[in-house]
Amino acid sequence: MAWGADPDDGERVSFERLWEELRPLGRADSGGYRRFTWTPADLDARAWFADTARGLGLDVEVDRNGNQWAWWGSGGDAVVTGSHLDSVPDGGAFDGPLGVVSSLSAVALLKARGVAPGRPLAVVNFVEEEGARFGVPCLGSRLLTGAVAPSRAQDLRDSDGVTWAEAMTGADLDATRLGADPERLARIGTFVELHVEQGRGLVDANAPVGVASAIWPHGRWRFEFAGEANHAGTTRLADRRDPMLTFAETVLGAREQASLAGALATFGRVSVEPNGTNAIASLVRAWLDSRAPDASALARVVQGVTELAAERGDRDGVKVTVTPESETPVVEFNADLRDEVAGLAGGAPILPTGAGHDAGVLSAHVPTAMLFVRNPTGVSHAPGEYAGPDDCLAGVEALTTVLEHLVTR
Ligand code: HGY
Ligand code: MN
Ligand code: MN
Ligand code: MN
Repeated sequence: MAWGADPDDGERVSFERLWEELRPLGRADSGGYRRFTWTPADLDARAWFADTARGLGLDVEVDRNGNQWAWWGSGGDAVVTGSHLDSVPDGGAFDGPLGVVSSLSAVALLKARGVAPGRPLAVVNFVEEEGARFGVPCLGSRLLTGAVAPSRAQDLRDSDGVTWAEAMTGADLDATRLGADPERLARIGTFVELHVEQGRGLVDANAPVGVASAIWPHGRWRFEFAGEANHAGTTRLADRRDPMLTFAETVLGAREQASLAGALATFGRVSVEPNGTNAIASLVRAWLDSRAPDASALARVVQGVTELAAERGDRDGVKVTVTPESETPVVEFNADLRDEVAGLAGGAPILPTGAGHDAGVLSAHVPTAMLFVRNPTGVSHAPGEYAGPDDCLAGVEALTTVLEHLVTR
């Protein structure tokens, strides 16, 4: 992204400078990002967050679950903004970081404009929002709110078998105090997350900034297909118990079920054992990500896929197990705050999203709003994700206006 550095306009330089500093951290040769929680790339990004926040005069702390908080002032009824810095494998540059950089830039602007907050303001970097390493999305905000128990979190393992507790300890953080943080949650009066739009709603609305109305119900289910390893060259087709066959038909069935329900279904994070070329697999593991406009459609898809997998498994002699990993009911954002934010953002369009966010988790506990920034490609969770310079600055301006209103009212 080529920002036009303009020394006369401190506002551009601050966003530009922050963006250019963060951009290289965790960038892979693919052009996407591999910034997974507690890995060196994530730790670099966390160090950048802390240094930048301190440079803005904020007090930086890490909570018991690893979330980073940068405070301007102390006490309750705080206005909190921010997002996340972790990514999906080969994810885009904007998903998460745009919210964090915009939040820090908004603080810089408020200070530059001499705004004196009447209540605390904090910028948060929620940990493991994508769930890309340990599987459960929004883990940092779910631990904060008690939506995920510490006993479950500490034993979550990445694909190398490293647990959350081991990885967090390896980052020199105490992983023995994971869990709900009601005092901290009680300090939050309002949460506002800015995020790149993951879709083309704002392109269709021809608007640089939008406001979220709702998040579709969605979830993740872990499928396991257990068959029997055998020789690819000497085992008759009729004698096979091939989990790849059952899995393949389940993937096809998921597409059909989703289409019938007007929903979405995606299998990812696939592992095959022993994954040879001349051996029939013994085991296939895969995660189903499904999302739908309403809970009944989501339930129909998951039920349909589960039943299909079981039926194909019976036919193929493959044992199928399905484990719910995380499920988020529909999120309807606080209507008053939603409309207030839309007004403050110059009459920004209001639109739903199928993407999950920490704001969705927080919205069950505190008045929460989301600002979206136009993504002309509509692509997300891939290197093609993009938001143009002017739209990013429009997002920063909108967020700054919203925060100023919230901290001074
Ligand atoms: O997966 C999601 O919906 C979000 O981008 N973490
Ligand atoms: Mn995100
Ligand atoms: Mn994401
Ligand atoms: Mn998010």
